[in-house]
Amino acid sequence: MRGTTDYDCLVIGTGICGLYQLRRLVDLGVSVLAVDANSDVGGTWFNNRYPGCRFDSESFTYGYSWSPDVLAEWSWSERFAPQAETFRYLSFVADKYALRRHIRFSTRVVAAEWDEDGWLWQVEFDSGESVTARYLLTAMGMLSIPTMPRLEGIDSFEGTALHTFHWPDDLDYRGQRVAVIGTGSTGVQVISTIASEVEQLVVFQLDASWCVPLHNSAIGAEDMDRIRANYEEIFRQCRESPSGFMYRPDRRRTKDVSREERLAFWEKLYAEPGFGIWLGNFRDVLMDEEANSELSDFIAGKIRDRIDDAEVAEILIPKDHGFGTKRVPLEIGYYETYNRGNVELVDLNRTPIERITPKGVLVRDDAGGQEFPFDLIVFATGFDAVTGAYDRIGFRGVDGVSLRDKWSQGPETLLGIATAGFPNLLTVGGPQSGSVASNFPRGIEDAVNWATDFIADLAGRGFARFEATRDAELQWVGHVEEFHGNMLMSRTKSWFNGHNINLDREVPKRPLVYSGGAVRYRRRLQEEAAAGYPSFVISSGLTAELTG
Ligand code: NA7
Repeated sequence: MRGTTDYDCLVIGTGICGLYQLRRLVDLGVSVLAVDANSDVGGTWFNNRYPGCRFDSESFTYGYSWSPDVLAEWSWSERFAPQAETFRYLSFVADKYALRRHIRFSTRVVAAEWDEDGWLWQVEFDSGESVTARYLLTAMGMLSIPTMPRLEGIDSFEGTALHTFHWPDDLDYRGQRVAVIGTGSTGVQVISTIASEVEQLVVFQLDASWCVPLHNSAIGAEDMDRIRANYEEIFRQCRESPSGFMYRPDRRRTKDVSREERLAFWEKLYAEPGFGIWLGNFRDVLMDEEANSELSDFIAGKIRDRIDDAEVAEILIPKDHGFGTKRVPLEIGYYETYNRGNVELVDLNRTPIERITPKGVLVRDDAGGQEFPFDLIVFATGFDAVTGAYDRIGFRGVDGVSLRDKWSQGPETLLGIATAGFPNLLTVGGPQSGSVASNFPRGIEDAVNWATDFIADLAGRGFARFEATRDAELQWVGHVEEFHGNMLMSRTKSWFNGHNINLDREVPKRPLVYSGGAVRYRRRLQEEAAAGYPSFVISSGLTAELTG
C-alpha cells in the first residue's frame, strides 16, 4: 500500500448510477465520498425539468432492482413516470439508505490527477479544494453536458432563452410566443406538452425524428400490486433481453412472413406502449437496409395519417435515416400538435436560421429573410454525449497523459469500465459500456456490481493498484467496433455516434456505445471476474507485481 488517502473511494455523480454505486461502497465498509455539481441527488432527473419530461422506459423496469425494500415500498403512478416523480423516487432511495451524508453537493470536479508515487487520485473541486482517494469512480451520466447552438446574435435576444436542461421551475410560458429549436426526444416532449398552452409555437426542425406513440397509462393501486408481485419475472425478462427492456427482438426476419403478416405485426406494435416497435421488432430491421426501409415506409404512412397538411407531414418524415437507426422519441400526440392553428413548423434545411435577433429568430428564405418574434426561445439542441462529461474534467493518468488527448478520436476502454494508463479509475456506466445503448438502470446495476466486487476483491487480497492492459483494451475496442459496424445506426448522424453540430470537434472515429447487447456485456464482465481479472495488471506495492 502506498500513500495514505482521504478516502478509499470517490464517486463523481449521484444520479441513478452514482447513488447505487455509493450505496454499494458504503455497504462494503470502505470510506467513500460522493460529489455532485447539483444541489441534490438525481442527475438527469434533477436537471431536466422541462414541461413534458418523462420516461419512455417503463417506470417499473427503470427503477432499481437491487433493493427488495424499495421495490416493496415504492409505487409508480404512471407506466411512464414524469420527471418530478422519478426525482422523488431517487430522493426516496437516498433518504432510505441515508446516502446524503456521504455526498458533497454543489461541488464540481475540475481535475483529477493520478499520483504514481502515492498510488492515489488527487481530485480538485471548483471550490479550489482537493481531496485524495485510492479509487475514483465516475458515474457522470451520458447526457449531462448540454450544448447550445452556435448562432450569431444568440446573446442579443431580449426575451428568455434557455436550454431545456436548465428549465427553471417557475418559468411561466403560458400565453407566450415560443420557439422550440430541436426535435429530438426532448424537443418532441416539450412541443407536444406546451403547444396547447402557449399563444404561438414555432418549431425549428433540422432533421426530423421518427417518433412513435408512447401510449402512457396510469398505474392504479391494484396494477401496482400486480407489478410488485411480478417484479422477479419483469427483471428476469429485462436481464435476458439484449436491450435490457422487456422487449426482445422477434426471432423472425422481415421476409420470413408475408407482407400482410408483417403489416399486421407492425400495426400491433404501433398500438402498444413503449419501445416494442423499435426493440421488439423483426430481428433484421435495424441491420438490413431493405427490411428497415419497408418498416420506415410503414411508419411514414402513420405520420401522414395523423397530419392534416400533406406538406407539413413530408417535412416531419425523416429523409436522412431509417426508422430506429437513431434514438426513437416516444410521443404523446406529437404529430397532432401540427394540426393546431397556433403551431408552425420551419424546415431549417430549406430556410436556415440566419441569426438570433433582439426580438426573435431570423431565417433566410427565397424572399430574403423572415423574422419571427418571440418571448421565449427554447433550445432542445442536445448534449455533448457520452464522453462530454469526461472531456470537461482534466483527467491525467500515468506520466501526466490527458484522458481528453487519449480519447480525442473517440473513447478507448476496457469493458467500458476502465482505460489503460489511468489506474484505479472505474468509468461506471461509461463510454462503450453495456448501459449506454440499453435500458440504462439495468446496465448500470451490472457495472456497479462488477466495480464493487472488483474493489472488494482487491482490498481482500491487499492490492492497491490496478490498470487495464493496452492489449485487452484494444481487444475490447475491436469488439465494440465490430458490433457497431453491423448496425445501420453506426451510419447515422446521431448522438450515439458523437455527432453534434454545436461542438467544435470532429465526429469521433470510434464508437461511443456498445451495441453487443446487455446480455453479452454482462457475460463479458462476469468472465473477467471469474478468470481473476486477467485484463488488468494488479499490484500490491508490497510484493512483486502480479498480473491478475
Ligand atoms: P438530441 O436527440 O441530440 O436532439 C437534438 C435536436 O436538436 C435534434 O433535433 C438536432 O437536429 C437539433 N439541433 C441540434 N443543434 C441544432 C442547431 N444548431 N440548430 C437547429 N437544431 C439543432 O437531444 P435530445 O435532448 O432531444 O435527446 C437526448 C436524449 O435524451 C434522448 O435521445 C433520450 O435518450 C433522452 P439534428 O438531429 O442534429 O438534425
